[in-house]
Amino acid sequence: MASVKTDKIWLDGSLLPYERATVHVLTHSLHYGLGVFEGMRCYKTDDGHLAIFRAREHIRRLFDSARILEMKIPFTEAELLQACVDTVRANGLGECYIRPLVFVGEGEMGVAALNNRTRVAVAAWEWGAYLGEEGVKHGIRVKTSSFVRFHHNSLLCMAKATGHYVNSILASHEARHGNYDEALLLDVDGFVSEGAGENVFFARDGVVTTPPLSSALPGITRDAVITILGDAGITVVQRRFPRDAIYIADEFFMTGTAAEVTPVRELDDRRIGSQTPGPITTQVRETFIAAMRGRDPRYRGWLYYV
Ligand code: PPE
Repeated sequence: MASVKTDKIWLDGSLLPYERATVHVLTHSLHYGLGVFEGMRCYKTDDGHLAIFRAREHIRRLFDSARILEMKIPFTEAELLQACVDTVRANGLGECYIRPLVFVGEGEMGVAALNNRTRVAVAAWEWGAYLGEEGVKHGIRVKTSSFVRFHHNSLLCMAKATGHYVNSILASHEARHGNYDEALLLDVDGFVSEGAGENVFFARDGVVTTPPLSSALPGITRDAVITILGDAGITVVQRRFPRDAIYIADEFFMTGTAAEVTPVRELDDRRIGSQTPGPITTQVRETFIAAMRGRDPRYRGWLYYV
């Protein structure tokens, strides 16, 4: 795994040397898990520039997440977009992953510490294929988790919050202990919700289906894929479905900033469809790559140049 160590990390408005971007152990978020974050990828376009994929949408979701959890970010969206650009530049990075994090600082302890300062960090590092190079080429093996995705009245799934990831970590560890590549989580009613760190899509008879946003993160890649499919004239349905809808699917794939578009070849030890990646998955993946490389004029608005 590539190192996350770089020269600089942006913290509360300034770029600090990596070693100095530290926090106190009484940082509230470390104890109770209230924090929001983003993950975005910066790509090299065909004409030699660096561009963050859908940076505005990611920063908007960061502010939405903070709003949902009543956290006040002491910067504007424009300032944080600039912080992302500055972090990539200050580290002389090429293609990389960018991680803005908003958290509650130290001061008061106890669950309801309303007066602690909200702090913001932006780090960036090089990050390869999230589910492995082999997985991207030949498809990954996924297992339905025994851990259920949290109910939307327990935690708020429109927010990308740090504490939510305990649920993902449990599922992801369980999958890896069983030698699978990733976990699929069902919601409290037993319908498919999402992967531990990805949204999910299946195709059958030329129609693509994805779960609604009632129990899944509103993924920026999910949104891009829905747009790409729509532009290609492929019908996308958003509805609840049980896991056996995937067992009989022709294709199954996962999407996310880190995972991009990753084909799945098996769910619960059952082979999905007859070939992996299938034709729709391949088409979506290729159009997604063309978009991030700045090769497709229809999606140039998704690029935020560094
Ligand atoms: N669901 C979950 C639970 C999730 O964590 C992600 C992203 C998505 C869906 C897809 O969202 P988007 O990236 O906007 O398309 N997961 C991030 C974190 C991965 C990690 O291990 O860290 C990511 O892909 O950056």
